[in-house]
Amino acid sequence: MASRHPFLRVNAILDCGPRRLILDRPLVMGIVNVTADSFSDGGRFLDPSSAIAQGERLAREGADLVDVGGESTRPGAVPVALEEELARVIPVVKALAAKGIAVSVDTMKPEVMRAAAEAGCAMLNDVNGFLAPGALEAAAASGAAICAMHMQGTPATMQAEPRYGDVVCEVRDFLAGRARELESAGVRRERIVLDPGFGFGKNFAHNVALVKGLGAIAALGYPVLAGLSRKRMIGEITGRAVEERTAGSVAAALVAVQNGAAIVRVHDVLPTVDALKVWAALR
Ligand code: HH2
Repeated sequence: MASRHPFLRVNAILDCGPRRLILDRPLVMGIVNVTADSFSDGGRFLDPSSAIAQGERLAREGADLVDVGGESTRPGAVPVALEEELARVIPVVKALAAKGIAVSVDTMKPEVMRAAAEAGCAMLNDVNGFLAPGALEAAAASGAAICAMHMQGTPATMQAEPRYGDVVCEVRDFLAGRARELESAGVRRERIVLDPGFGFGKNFAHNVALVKGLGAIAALGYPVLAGLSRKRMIGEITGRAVEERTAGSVAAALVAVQNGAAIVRVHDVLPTVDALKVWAALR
């Protein structure tokens, strides 16, 4: 059955180097934070063997991609040194890729991007939109899929007082510009994914406007990734603590997909996969 997703008119394949992901249904990206301080799973998977086991578990639960990050980007997070980030992330990427799992690497550092590509990652995911010097070149050379996210400010300061005129237009225009820069640097459009960056320099009203406006971003013609899982917005709506936000996060993932997201980035893979199957069958 043909999908009515807006991005499929332009691009039904996500090129991840030697591997291709077919975007004929919403994809699920599972999260493994190899960090001490991530807002929802900080410290749980800091040891490489526990991170690898968690990545395998998420893949068994139906994750199409497993996103491995070695540096928290929660508001106020402390930056991690290059050597430390490499030591956290690369062994996990190698082990998961060797098992045939499509691994995404969540990093802002071009050196980590290059090492991750060498280790066999399928996607580079940069919350900083590949703005660091050398990031565009590392993205182009990797051959992997490239997810460019919008953030206003830096993780240290971004939630202080985010401001926009029209948040959807500004985020859309920024992402269109990053896609142009990536393509000029040699990243073919079949490799590009765009992400509005929920919670990254956005207050509650901005996040709501962006969920409702996902269609305008998807209309750029690139697959859109939405990361709402367990974020503060879900807590603000439900009144739940971080570890009690699964149902709220699943609901948010469904709305994001309904509004045009092609990929959802989630902590709770199994319930999201089941919910998306039901959504696909009943819509
Ligand atoms: N959100 C987080 C981290 N990386 N990448 C993309 N593309 N989109 C997102 O929305 C996104 C992201 C924050 O979530 P998490 O990884 O769970 O927390 P932390 O940054 O504290 O490790």
